[in-house]
Amino acid sequence: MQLTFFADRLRRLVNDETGSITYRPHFLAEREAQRLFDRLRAEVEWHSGRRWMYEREVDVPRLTSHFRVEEGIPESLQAVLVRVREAEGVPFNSIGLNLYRDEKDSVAPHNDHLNEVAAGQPITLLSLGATRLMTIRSKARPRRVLDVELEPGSLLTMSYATQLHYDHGIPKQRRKVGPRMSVVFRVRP
Ligand SMILES: O=C(O)CCC(=O)C(=O)O
Repeated sequence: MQLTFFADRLRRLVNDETGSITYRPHFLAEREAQRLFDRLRAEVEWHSGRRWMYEREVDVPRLTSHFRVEEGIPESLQAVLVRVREAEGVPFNSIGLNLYRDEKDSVAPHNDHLNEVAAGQPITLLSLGATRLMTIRSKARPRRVLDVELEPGSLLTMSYATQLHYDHGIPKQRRKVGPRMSVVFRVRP
């Protein structure tokens, strides 16, 4: 798959002793982001999970999928993996996918489990489809809240340290929102 990349306009949202969070809009051109979204939506085996909440089993409010790079990844992700590795200078070896079907899908505020990320390595999210709000909140006071509109084709990178200091989540929305996907690059130990 031919992809066009724009590596400009990096925004530093956090850059201090709590770690670094950067946002890079238009990493993928709009048309390429849409094409990748369409291919992944059609080709990937999406799973709907269940989880326990307040003593009740409920649906995980989004669809997910996961690939270990060493076991093979879909052809549509190969070029993008190479470019994200290059852009971030990180040997990502795991790709998680989240599909938010509409405004009712979400992910609750959380930090990545640090035993599932190689020490010191960041997490990079590529957004595709509809723009969704991500809320990033510091765990400690004084509370710091960052609301980031994750646009299609953008990359958000959170350093390892930020997982100790911040929670991130994609809240449900009241207004109608189309489907959105995130492609999450990690280095698994
Ligand atoms: O969809 C996103 O941008 C966030 C995904 C996420 O937080 C996760 O997979 O742990």
